[in-house]
Parts: sequence; C-alpha cells; structure tokens
Amino acid sequence: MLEKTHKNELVDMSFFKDALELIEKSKYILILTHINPDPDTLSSALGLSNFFEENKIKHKVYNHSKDLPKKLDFLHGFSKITNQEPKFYDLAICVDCASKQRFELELKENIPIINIDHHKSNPNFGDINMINAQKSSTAEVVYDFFRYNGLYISKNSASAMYVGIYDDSLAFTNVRCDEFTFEKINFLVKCGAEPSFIANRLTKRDSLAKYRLLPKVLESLELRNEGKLALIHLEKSWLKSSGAKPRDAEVALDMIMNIGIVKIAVFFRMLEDECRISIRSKNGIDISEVSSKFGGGGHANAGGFSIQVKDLEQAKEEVLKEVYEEKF
Ligand SMILES: [Mn+2]
Repeated sequence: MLEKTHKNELVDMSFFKDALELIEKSKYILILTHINPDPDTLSSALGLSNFFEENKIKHKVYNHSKDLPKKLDFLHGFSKITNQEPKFYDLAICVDCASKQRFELELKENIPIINIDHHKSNPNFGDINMINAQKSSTAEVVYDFFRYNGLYISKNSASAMYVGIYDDSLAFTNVRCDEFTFEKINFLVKCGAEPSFIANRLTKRDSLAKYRLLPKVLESLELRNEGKLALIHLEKSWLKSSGAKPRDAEVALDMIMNIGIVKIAVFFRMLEDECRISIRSKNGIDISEVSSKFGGGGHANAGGFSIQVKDLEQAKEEVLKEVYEEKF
C-alpha cells in the first residue's frame, strides 16, 4: 500500500477554477488592497495585475490611501495603483483584506467579489473565497491560484509575489513559512524573480529621516510585567521634526520584539486624526483576539488597527485593558 508522507497542499481547492471562470467572464476588474497598505496586499494585487495586463484583461489596482510604501516602486505596475474608483467595473478582487471595511470603498451594487486572503478572522464575505489561514502571506494564495489553473507566471508577476511572500513571512522567519513556501520561492526564482535585487530594493533604500525618527521611538520604550509586555509610541511632532513618515517607524516594533524578555509588544502611533496600533507576540502567544476586538486585521502573532482617542494615555488604557484580559 502506498504511504502518503507529504500532505497534498492543493486538496479540494476548486474555488481557484471558479475564480478563473469568473475572471474570464468579466469586462473590467477592480483589484482592492487594504488601508495602510503593506507589501503583501500590494504585491498580491500586482501579481494579478501584471498577469491581467499581459492577457489584455482590463483592470485597475485600487488603494484608498495616497501614501503607498515607496520601497515597492520597482515592481511593475506600482505607479498605476490608483485611489480613484473607476466608473465601470463588473468584478472586484480583494487581496489581504481581513474584512470588507479594510478596503474602504463602498462597491457599486451587485458586484461579485473574489476574496483572497490568509487572515484567520476573514468572515468569507466574498462570492468566491480563496482563504487559507495556514499561509505565510496572501501572495502564497495568489501563487496557488496561478499554479492550480496552470497559468503562466511572468517575471513581473513572479517578482511581485516573491516580495509579498518575503515581506509577510518576515524574510522567511514566520511560523507559517513552511516547505511549500520554499517550493514557491524556488519556482518564482525560476520564473525570473531576483532575490538579491529584490532584497536590495526593499531594504537598502531607507531615508535619512527614518534614522532621525527611530531613536525617539526607541527611547519611548516602557516595560511592564517584568518586561514581558513592552510599549513604544510615536508622537506627531516627531514626524514633523524628523521629516519621516509614520511607516518609517514600523521597524522599531520588530526591534523591540527582538529583546529576549519581551513576549508582547504594542506600538502606539499618534497621527493626525487617529491612533494607529500595531501589536506583536512571540513564543506561541496568540494575540489575534485583541486586533479583532478593535475591528482590525489580525494573525496569531501580529495585528493592527486604529482607534479614535483624545490622547496617548486613553489609547494605552483602552488597548491594554484588552491585552491584560487576554494575556496576563
Ligand atoms: Mn498578509
């Protein structure tokens, strides 16, 4: 008798075929990415967008925000990402959006949605749902869509998907990064993605302003519960004085998580009209509930959301109440 020693990762995934059929029937496709876009949402969109362009399928990639991560500007199609809703479209594909609220666009009536994601909390709001919470990134799910349907992956699409996987798997260190992730990466490199070029573009083009801002954020470190819980924050005025962008401070949270004793870290960014919160955990501590409670996108070890508060103290109070309820 044959013994199966490796799981078949594409078991009953006929939704990939259904999705392709719907795409083929459509006249104009709107690809939706989430607010405060990260590389995964934009690269997943560009992986599809480049394929559509090569196959003369009319489409647009939409992002609500005007502030896109510039480090992705080397990806083909990046400059065409728009915050203008097209007059006509008959299909929406959202990528990496844990809920409908995440793309911040009221869709025209009766538009079918293909929902591609890897967030556990995704409520399957699409007409076709390609959700796989085991995957390191939505880009991995997009890759599976290509492969399941036997679609050609160009160098442009391969580079985009590589970026999504690389970044969302935290450079292949995330717990959901597995043997299949590396198979995918191997194939994407065969298709033309260049690891060294991509890593250089993504990580070696920081602004000087970022390094004027980071010391201030790190200086704000506050430890609680014998150092198990770490808090950092960013004040609006620091952005002004350094000339940096809010996203320039993101790495501070990863740095804090590198401290041995820290198990959970929370980053409060006080911006113009809201407080943006990112939360991380390690050693198998699941903090996804905290993000879901505030309507944000959450994984077991990472999450983000925004709240309306009058000051930092109020933000800390509201968020830490949930953290303590869940974890301490
Ligand atoms: Mn993602």
